[in-house]
Amino acid sequence: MRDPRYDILFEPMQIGPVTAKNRFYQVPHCNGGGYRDPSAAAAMRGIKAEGGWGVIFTEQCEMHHTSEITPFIELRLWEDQDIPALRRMSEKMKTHGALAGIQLAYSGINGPNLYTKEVPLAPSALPIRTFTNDPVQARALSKSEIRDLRRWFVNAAKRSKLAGFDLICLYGAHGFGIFQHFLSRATNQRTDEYGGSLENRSRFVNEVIADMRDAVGDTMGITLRVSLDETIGELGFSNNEVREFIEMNRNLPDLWDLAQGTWEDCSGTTRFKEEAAQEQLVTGIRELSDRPVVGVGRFTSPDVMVRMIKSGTLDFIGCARPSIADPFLPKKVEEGRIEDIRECIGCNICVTGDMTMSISRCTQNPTFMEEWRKGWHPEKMNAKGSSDNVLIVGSGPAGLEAAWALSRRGYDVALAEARTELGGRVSRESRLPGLSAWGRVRDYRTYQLSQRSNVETYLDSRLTADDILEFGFQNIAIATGATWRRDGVARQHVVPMKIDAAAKIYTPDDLMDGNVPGGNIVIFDDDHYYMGGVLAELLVQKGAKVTLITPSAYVSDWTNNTLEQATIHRKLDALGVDIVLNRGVAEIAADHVVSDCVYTGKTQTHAADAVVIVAAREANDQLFHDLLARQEEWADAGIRSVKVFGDAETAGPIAWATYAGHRYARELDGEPIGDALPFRREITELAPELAPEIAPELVAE
Ligand code: FMN
Repeated sequence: MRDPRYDILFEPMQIGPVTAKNRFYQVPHCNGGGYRDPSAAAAMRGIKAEGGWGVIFTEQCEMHHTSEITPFIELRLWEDQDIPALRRMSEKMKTHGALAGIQLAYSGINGPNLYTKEVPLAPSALPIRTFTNDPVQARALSKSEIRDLRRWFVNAAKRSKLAGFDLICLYGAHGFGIFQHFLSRATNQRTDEYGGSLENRSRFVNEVIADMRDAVGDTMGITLRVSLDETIGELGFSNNEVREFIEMNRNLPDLWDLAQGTWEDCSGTTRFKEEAAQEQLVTGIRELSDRPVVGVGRFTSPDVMVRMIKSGTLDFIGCARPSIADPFLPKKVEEGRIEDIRECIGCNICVTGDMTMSISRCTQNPTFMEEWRKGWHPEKMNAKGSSDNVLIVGSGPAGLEAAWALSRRGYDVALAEARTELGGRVSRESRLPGLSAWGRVRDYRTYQLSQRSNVETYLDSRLTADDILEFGFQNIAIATGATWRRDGVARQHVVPMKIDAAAKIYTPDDLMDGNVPGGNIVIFDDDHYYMGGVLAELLVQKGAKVTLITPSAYVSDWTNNTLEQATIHRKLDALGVDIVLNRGVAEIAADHVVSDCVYTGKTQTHAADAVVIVAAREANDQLFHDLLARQEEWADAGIRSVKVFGDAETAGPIAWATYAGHRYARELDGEPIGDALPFRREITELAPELAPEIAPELVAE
């Protein structure tokens, strides 16, 4: 039963000519699949519909071929032929009464047009701004081209309608969409009636919305997504100017969609941003307009959501990441199952799918983007197979996820943990600076396990192969994690590096165990994700003087993909960490390290009382191998399967571990698939009947 406190979240709300069934608004978010994986993307949105969202948007959709953001994979609406794939998505969105929204993007100075080879067009001639600094410039739109662009928006709006959408969001936020480029004095340096005063800079968006209203406004709601603050100082579209703009254009869109400045700011991670972090920027804007307002802020708590509505700050609760971590968030609030909400941990692994043009993942929700590819549902497991029980060794993210998923399938599960707390690496890492939200991976699952009668948990239980062969479990799941290497083996050194026996060497595990060195500390980061930077923070907190040496051109390089890299650099710099880039560590002596330039090999000496090596991790797979060595005893012991997964198979980010645990649980007792692919692809979906003709000998095999 729904708690009446949350009733307000379920009030129907008008957006122009259409009505949302509640205030849960899934703002646009990409997924790494886009136009390449339309079935996967459509099924993912369909799951959100089932989960109770009142409004569901696509990711940004390139609305004309003269502005596209290759290599990033979003949606495309370049011609009528794009309509069927998009219609499939809108149909899925609408299955449970949600409004289906499409975000139209014309990327201006963010579209390098690497695929179409068209000349990029923008309000003013400026170099294209992309993550990769493509050596391409945009040309200023002529007035007749502005008229063309208005017509292209109308065409896109008509196609959106044909594709079945109820809402159109015009993208002018995050520095990305052309509307922002017109609104900001930094990117609009025109001297005609489209540049100069705020009124002039607002002209283009006014014209486009008027045109679109004429074309589709009787049946479709038109929303405008603008940045709350461009955060580039005086010249930018500041929070004050945004307010002025909204007041001046009170009733311009049917809804104001407000999102903070850059994408990095807007999708800030828990390491740097709290829930509702944009509240101050958005407060008071609602009073400047008669139209409803949606805002974002990694909202996972229904109490915070209610506060945002009751305080008159927002009309709709916008969610991207929380809707990925738990597509059933609204439904769980509605059913009074607050404690079942799988909270986003704010790690931005979802963003990395987009940034690496792969397919997105979610640490908390391993079924994300596997709804169609693998038929995985976030709330439903497949039926139990022929065996009955599983012993899981290791309660890190892989083991916990496997335990929860297996128990839902109906297996009896025993979960053995060598340490005195559950959670493995997520528990240990959650005590490091900025990473407390990692604990949600454990907390969600341990709570769920505590509600089930078919799971037994054993702490302080370090098992041997002898123990396991005695116990009589049918399936043995080894999820014993990994250990940070002490010998420097990673990318620069593929064999153990030169380390003086008198040198004091620490690994991330040592620091997580509370052995934190003081004095002059060198961190050698050849891991390149968050750990090196986080340990630098920890060491500074404990009073050490830190030099961080990394062979990469960026500190914590891979966090470029989680949008955190610049913030990490700023933070470490502010803490006084000496950041040494493009250098490896050739040798570690008793009181110094010798670094070497990755380009020239030139060496340099750095004083060091101790060195923290953040290198590769080694799988803790001894138990697995001990069991494998005694395979002939399995049958007598009643063992049907022994499997290793997660970091114990090979180390990766936490999301890889929850995925591996989930996959193990889904596949237990499944039919072997031989050489077949373990997931569906668009191409195989399109051409199954052609396979025998193409490669008869392979099919016959
Ligand atoms: N915002 C857009 O306007 N268009 C996009 O295509 C888009 N893609 C995103 C992809 C991912 C994976 C994420 C996490 C965010 C994206 N955003 C995009 C920003 C979100 O809409 C949202 O403003 C931001 O993530 C803050 O909301 P949240 O805290 O609920 O995640």
